[in-house]
Amino acid sequence: MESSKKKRNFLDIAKSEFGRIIMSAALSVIKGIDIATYVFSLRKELAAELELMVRGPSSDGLAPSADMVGDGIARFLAGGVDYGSLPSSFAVIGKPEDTGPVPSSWQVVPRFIVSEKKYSAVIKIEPGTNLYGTGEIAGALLRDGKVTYTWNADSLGYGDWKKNLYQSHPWVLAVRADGSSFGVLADTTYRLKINLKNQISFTSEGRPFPVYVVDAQSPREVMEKFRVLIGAISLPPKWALGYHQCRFSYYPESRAKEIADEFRRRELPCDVIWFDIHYMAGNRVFTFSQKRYPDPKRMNDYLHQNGFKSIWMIDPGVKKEAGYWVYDQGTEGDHWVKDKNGKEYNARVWPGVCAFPDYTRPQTREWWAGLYKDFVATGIDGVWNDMNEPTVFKIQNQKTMPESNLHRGGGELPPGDHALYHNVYGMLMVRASREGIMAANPDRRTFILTRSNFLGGHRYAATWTGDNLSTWSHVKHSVTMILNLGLSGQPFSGPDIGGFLGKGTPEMFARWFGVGVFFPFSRGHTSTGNIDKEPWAFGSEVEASCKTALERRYRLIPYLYTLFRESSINGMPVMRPVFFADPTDPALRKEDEAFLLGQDLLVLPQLSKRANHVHALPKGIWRTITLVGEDHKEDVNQPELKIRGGSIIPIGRVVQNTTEESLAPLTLLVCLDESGKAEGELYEDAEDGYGYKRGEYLLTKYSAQKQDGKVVVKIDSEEGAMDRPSRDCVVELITADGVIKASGSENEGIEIQ
Ligand code: NBV
Repeated sequence: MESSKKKRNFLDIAKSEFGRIIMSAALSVIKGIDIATYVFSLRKELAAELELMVRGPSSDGLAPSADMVGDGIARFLAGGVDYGSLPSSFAVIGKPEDTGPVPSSWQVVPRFIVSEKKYSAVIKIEPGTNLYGTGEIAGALLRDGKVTYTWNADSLGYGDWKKNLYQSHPWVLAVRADGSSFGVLADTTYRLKINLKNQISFTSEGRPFPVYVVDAQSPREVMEKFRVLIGAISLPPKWALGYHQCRFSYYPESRAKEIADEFRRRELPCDVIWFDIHYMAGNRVFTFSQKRYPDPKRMNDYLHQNGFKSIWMIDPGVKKEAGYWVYDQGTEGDHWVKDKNGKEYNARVWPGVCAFPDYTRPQTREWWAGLYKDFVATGIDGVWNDMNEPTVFKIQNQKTMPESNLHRGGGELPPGDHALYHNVYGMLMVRASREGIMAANPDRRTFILTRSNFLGGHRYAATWTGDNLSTWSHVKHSVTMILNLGLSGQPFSGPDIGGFLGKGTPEMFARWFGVGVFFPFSRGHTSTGNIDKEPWAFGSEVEASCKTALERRYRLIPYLYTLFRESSINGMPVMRPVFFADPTDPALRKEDEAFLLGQDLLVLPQLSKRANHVHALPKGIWRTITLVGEDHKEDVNQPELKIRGGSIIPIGRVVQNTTEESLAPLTLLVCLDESGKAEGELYEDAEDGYGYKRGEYLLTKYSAQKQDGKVVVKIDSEEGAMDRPSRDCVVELITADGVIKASGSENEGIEIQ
């Protein structure tokens, strides 16, 4: 009895992260074969014991430990595993409270399986169920039958169905045949195999993990409940919804000015110019090249005077160089990730040999955050965190640091090896970056773009889909990747429009641009040494097409901003699959090209060279609209746009950037449903800053109704303390026979005969 108690205590320690580290440290010091053999046999014993503990009563019964932790949200845990000993969650916010037992009617119950070094959770699916989510993979929207992994990896020029890219989203959204839906979150940061062949199965070699199941009437409701678990994005500044122009890299200062000037001269709307790594002095983070950008404040001032914002890159790798202040500070504060022997870990990245901040340490995050103060004081508006998988050069096949590297943790995070923290390295970095930028500019909203992230990291940063290729298949992937990222909790993303690697063709560029302006994050980018890819780079015909595309986006920004505000409250993706319009319609489940913006606007792009894709359309009234007089049949680069019957979409006028007044006049696109009614809303606030949190905003709900042969469009209700402007309003009533226009005062309402 006594000895078995002792053995159990030792097993408990062995199971904990602390225990693992002590053991591996002891092993490396002693290197005694006896100890190694002992630990090996201990692990076998432990595995056998766990096998018994977690198998559960039967595959149909409830798993050993199951609690409701919210309305329609259950948490399951392998039996016998003490949840308290698991590291705190990165995906889930706070500690979800146990709200009672899982009802016996609950359908989705994972079965846990443990064999030596492998921990699995398996969820059965019924015939007719379709699967989505799993984050960032270049392939079809449907994930049925696919195998992917969570393991953040630099993926330069990635191909179709590469099994892991830059980010990890251990989450699957399932839509049953009847349109009801559930989602499953495997809450582990370890490398995870997600196998969607005829079932949902998660397998990790790390340790047992909790499984959260969200069950609801529709995918929309699942996303709302998922938001309760993982939190929502914070409302971005409005300028971040404008068009962004980037390349690797614009330099020197005169070149960046030239780019900005060209946008204004050609009247191509744009809000942001980006600064890639070449602005740094020898790629050293938090420095500026004396030659290329001798006075970054002067650069930023110039952009601001011309209605642009600026975003500058920061990578995690810090050049190992005595005398370089960032390295010196990091060394003095003992901020670096250690190798398995406890020594500073070094590897080559852009600046040469680097050290890497251990963002698991609260002190390190605080130090890193502090570095942004002087940096953003030069007038920088946003930050781009790249290479944060973390990527290192010249490590065989891996391109990242060894899994045996050590992170020291602190606060809510236990010490652990890199296998535990690899997938959240980027997330912890952007968390620290965000804290620093917020502290430096407390009255402004932050915008950070990150390449690597983990589920839940949408709370800190937007993202893009990394180093894609200028190929037609990547044009297609950009839609499905953004859709599945949205279904995986990240609503703010976009691809490199035009392609990072490769030239592409003028036709491809124009087509990509035409759809790219409808992505939540809309940025053109390309690699160093590649051809120019600004909207004018392919000649006047392509430029004219890009101009139409940009003007369409800028007219839609009031609607997009309203959608972002919705997402910041209820977690709904901004860009949604078409099946969201009718989850009961099986024909919509694998529509890969068309998508919805919010619930009222359908975007129907042609993404292949041939341009003859017939989209699966939701039933009901959907009417084609034009925004700037475009004709999608004449210019196939412009996706056809359709408005939903029953909706009112608020739009502005064409502006060159978001600092210009766009709602003069406000335009309401109105499309009545079968019963002659429509409704919609517009969100407005100061467009930056946090006044909206104190009620300084205006949410206007509009209604339209057909009565006695006329249609009356009016304000139905309003919310928020911001003063209502008195402004002109144009109503465009979209009917089967064409568009009927009327105008008047927004406050008085408008009648259409
Ligand atoms: O900083 C340079 C690039 C950047 O342009 C790109 O967007 C990132 O994905 N960065 C990767 C590092 C080098 C890539 C070859």
